[in-house]
Amino acid sequence: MTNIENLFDYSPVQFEGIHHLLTMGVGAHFAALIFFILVSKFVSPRYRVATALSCIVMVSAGFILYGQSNLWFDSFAFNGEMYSRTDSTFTNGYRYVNWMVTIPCLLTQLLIVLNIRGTQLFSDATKLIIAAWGMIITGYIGQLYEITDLGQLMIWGAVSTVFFVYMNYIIGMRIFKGALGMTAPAASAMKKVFWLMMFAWTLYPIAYLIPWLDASAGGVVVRQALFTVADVSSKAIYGLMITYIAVQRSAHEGFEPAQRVLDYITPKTQ
Ligand code: RET
Repeated sequence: MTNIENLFDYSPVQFEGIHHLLTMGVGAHFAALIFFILVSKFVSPRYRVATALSCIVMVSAGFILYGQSNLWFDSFAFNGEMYSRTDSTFTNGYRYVNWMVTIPCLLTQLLIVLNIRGTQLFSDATKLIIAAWGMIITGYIGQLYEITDLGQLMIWGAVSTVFFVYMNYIIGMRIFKGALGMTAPAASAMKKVFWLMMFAWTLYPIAYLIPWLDASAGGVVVRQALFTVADVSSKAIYGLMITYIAVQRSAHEGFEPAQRVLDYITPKTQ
């Protein structure tokens, strides 16, 4: 038992609210998956891997959230007044393990739409993925202490943040430099992607700090809400923006299906 979720009883509103949030997350990711599959034909082969990576992230996140939703449901039972613990134990730890797969995909799709290729792609992706894994592993260790030792939670959280800042620095450099070579709509979307990432990714460390900020049933509701907003923004909405940029770039480079969907070419008969 490592997470504060297991320490409290929940009112029906709190319990069901969390269950609904997690279920909404499942729906959002599977709906986005269908969308990415359908629109991938409008993305030129040069950028299509970016959209394919979104599909992988949607499946991976959709299943983990399905698991979280069921685990939540199984870990508490109604005793006539409140929802209290059963034999099953709730944990957020699966999320961290899942990020080991999804974050490298999110970072690589960014590099692909930035048109970074060859050895540069390999070297940027390696740096970013190593930093991301450092951030996740140290964060995973830290959250194991959230009930027993807040000092350890803080120390591991601080180490994790060093990796996080380094990663954001590289991301910012690549995005703002890359945007210079893009058409206006793509460049503007690219900059929005940066701010979306800064917003959504920062919600995860806030959720990590909830045991310190507000260790209560209400705090747990806030934490699960933060996770849900962060998940939908950093994976589904982010993927939509990445695919939009990919379609814009495809059209600009002469890929006809993309031009048609963006109305780049005037119809021959009218
Ligand atoms: C941790 C530990 C505390 C310090 C920091 C963290 C950052 C987590 C982040 C997670 C991003 C997850 C994403 C998942 C997508 O599937 C590990 C909570 C800084 C940034 C984008």
